Amino acid sequence: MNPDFLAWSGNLQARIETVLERLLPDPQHTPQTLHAAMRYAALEGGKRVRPLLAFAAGEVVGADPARVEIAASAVELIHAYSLVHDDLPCMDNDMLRRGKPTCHVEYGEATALLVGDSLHSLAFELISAHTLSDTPERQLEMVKLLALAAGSRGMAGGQAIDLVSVGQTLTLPELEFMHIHKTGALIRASVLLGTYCGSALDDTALAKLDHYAKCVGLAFQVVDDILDAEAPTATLGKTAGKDAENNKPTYVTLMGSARAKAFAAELHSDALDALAGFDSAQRLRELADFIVQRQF
Ligand code: GRG
Repeated sequence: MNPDFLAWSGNLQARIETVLERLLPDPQHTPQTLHAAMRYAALEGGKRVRPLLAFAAGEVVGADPARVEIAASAVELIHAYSLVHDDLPCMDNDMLRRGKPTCHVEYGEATALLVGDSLHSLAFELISAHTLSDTPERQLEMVKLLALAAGSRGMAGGQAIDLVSVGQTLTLPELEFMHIHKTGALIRASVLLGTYCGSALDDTALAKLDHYAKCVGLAFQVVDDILDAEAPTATLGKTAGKDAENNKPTYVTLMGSARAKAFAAELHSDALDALAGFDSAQRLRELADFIVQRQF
């Protein structure tokens, strides 16, 4: 990756960490254990891809970064909640996340459940309690967008399909449907929320950014499947190769590694095409590069 992108993303990752530090409840305040566990799950972790997408989309529309950081934090809190719940014994039963014990291993299952609930609620508190858009109507659209992305017609719905797909043979369209919801919905929301923080786009421009977001959302998952299949040992901070081991359908099991890589490259190229004509979309282009080239 080019050094300028690395500096930009590094600065924003640090900014998101500081903002989340400030926005998450004080662990000295009752209930201390729950607040400490929320911070454990949300701080010091991850690539922060979703916040970076929100900031990059915000640049396209000249959004105030002080607004974007709140929208980006809300998305990241939803993501953190989803990981905590996904790791629970009733779901993927993972012991490691981001190189440390999963939330339920560290704090117990009941607390981990409440951590997920509380991070989810905090996300909606943030996105409704701060002024993030030029009109109340547009801000209400943002709340609705995040709710749809997180719920049964978005991420949680994708997760429900994932749970019943274990040991099943899915068709490619079925696999795509699952991942567009499970992983893609929140990535799409990240881009759209970033744009809602700035000046309104016309429908054509918004549809182009939406198409970009859908392409990178699916590419993210295809690459995740490739990395999962290729990781020899538990080096990713989660249990590598777990999807295949759990008999879950993936792009690699359905298409083979070479075709999965070609598909990721195709989605990358479609994402870049969707940005043609946008002057300030360089960061979105670089993030599409990062999403398909990443090694973790
Ligand atoms: C429990 C409602 C509910 C949903 C869970 C996102 C999700 C749905 C589960 C995560 C399972 C998983 C490993 C999916 C593969 C793609 C993915 C979302 C990976 C994790 O996201 P990254 O790579 O993680 O952005 P970091 O740690 O960098 O934030």
